[in-house]
Amino acid sequence: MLGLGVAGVAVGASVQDRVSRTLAPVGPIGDILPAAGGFRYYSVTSSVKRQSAATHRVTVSGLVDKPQSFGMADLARLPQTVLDRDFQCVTGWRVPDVRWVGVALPDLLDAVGVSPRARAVRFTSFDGVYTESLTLEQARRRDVLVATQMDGKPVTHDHGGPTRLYVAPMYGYKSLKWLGGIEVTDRVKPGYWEELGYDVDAWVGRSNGRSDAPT
Ligand SMILES: Nc1nc2c(c(=O)[nH]1)N[C@H]1C(S)=C(S)[C@@H](COP(=O)(O)O)O[C@H]1N2
Ligand SMILES: [Mo]
Repeated sequence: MLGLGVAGVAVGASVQDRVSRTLAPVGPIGDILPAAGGFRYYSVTSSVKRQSAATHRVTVSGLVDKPQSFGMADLARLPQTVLDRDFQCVTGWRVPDVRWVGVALPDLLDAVGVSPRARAVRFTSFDGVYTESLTLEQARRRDVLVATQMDGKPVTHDHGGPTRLYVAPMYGYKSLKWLGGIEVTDRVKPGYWEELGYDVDAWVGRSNGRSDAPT
């Protein structure tokens, strides 16, 4: 069990500083208060350059048959999946019953064709700072989305738009914001928070020493 506080104690002040700067809300004073609906704004960087929906692209590369980059119109042409699910951060806050709309990751993977050598999928934010990964089996779940809408509106910049990942069964740090790249790989590479001690398999209620009941 390596909780947030414990991680700071165990690895020393520099990481503790980083953790409080990052998993704690960052930015203007308004961000310290929970936003409407209970979300908190989290970013490991102080600001991320905005991308417009008109020019935003998600690049799918690596162990695939047809590497491709998808704009919003391309994503809209793929089958759309709607999920009404909670969003749960590993630090304890939860937003119940959010409506997520987007392309289920298995549908996106089918569109590019996955190589038989593939074992994992790696995600990168378009500012290049934040990373995440899933095993191929996890990435083929129907409750993992490239989300384009939250609660009936396009995903806002602060929530990681134009597109963000939404990994329903896992803690919020898996749901990478400002999605820029999806790379199909031969192995899982731990993501940003996982390098700092969080579990790579971030199942809600049974990882990170937590027992929040999944809903
Ligand atoms: N690119 C990026 N994605 C990220 C993060 C981040 O700092 N940068 N924080 C993660 C964490 S810990 C949480 S809880 C959620 C928060 O999403 P929100 O800012 O929309 O509330 O985003 C996740 N995705
Ligand atoms: Mo989080």
